[in-house]
Amino acid sequence: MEKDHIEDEVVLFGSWSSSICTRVHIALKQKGIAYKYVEEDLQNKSQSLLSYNPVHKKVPVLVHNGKPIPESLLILEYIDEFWKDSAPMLLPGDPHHRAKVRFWAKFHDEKVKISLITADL
Ligand SMILES: N[C@@H](CCC(=O)N[C@@H](CS)C(=O)NCC(=O)O)C(=O)O
Repeated sequence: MEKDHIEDEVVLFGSWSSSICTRVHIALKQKGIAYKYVEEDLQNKSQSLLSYNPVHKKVPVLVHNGKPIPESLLILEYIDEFWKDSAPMLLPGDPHHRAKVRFWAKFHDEKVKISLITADL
């Protein structure tokens, strides 16, 4: 479905090496949202990234019409809420199913991702 918000400016600050950023790319593509991508050098972060995410200084950050949203899971929920008329919905409609999805996404970030990063591969 074509978007009502065609004038929106959407910019994703990310890194090619980040699977967490990939989840935001997938969400934007699934919803058919046009966006600009800014690749960050995580060893030498841009002033824009530091000012958009001054607390954690991490990617991804989505900047929507100049307003920054950090934290990938919050970004996914924002995308779902703002572009609620654009299929597919990223989260299920049923509150219990939604809670389960949030539980496993948080579990992945807190346990699985950390063990993959620290694994001696
Ligand atoms: N909880 C954050 C985690 C973000 C995160 O860890 N980003 C990493 C890339 S995967 C990063 O920016 N690392 C650079 C740094 O820690 O300085 C989210 O879900 O967005």
